[in-house]
Amino acid sequence: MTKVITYGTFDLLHNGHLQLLKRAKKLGDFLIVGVTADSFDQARGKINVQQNLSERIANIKATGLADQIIVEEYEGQKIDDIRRFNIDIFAVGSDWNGKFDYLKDYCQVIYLDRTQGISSSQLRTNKNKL
Ligand code: C2G
Repeated sequence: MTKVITYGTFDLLHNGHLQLLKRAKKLGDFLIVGVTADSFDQARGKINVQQNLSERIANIKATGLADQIIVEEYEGQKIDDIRRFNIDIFAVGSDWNGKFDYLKDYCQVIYLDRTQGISSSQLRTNKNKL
């Protein structure tokens, strides 16, 4: 069984996230989605997130694409998760190209095409204009 893992904030879940999850799911048989804890996002400088962790998890659940959902709480957790869950493939959008190559020591790393023209930041800006 091929196990895939991907991570993200998934704020204001949109089509770009959905496409990413679908592509990640197709890479294997079991998809784990790591959703960032609110405190982890703050620590990595993502300060404008609109939805809290439970709302973001509920949205991921509703897609029906995640076989398991976990919370990402600290820097360095990806390596621990890959080992703990016997992950074969780490997948992430191409905006992160090269950034996760250090995980190649632990599993296969695949950068999936990012969906153009949509982002959480854009949705947050539009929301503020209403
Ligand atoms: N994504 C995408 N297309 C978009 C927007 C996002 O393919 N138009 C992908 C991102 O590349 C990422 C995932 O959707 O793989 C989640 O994106 P974010 O919610 O912005 O999360 P991010 O900050 O990229 O989290 O540990 C956290 C992760 O490493 C990355």
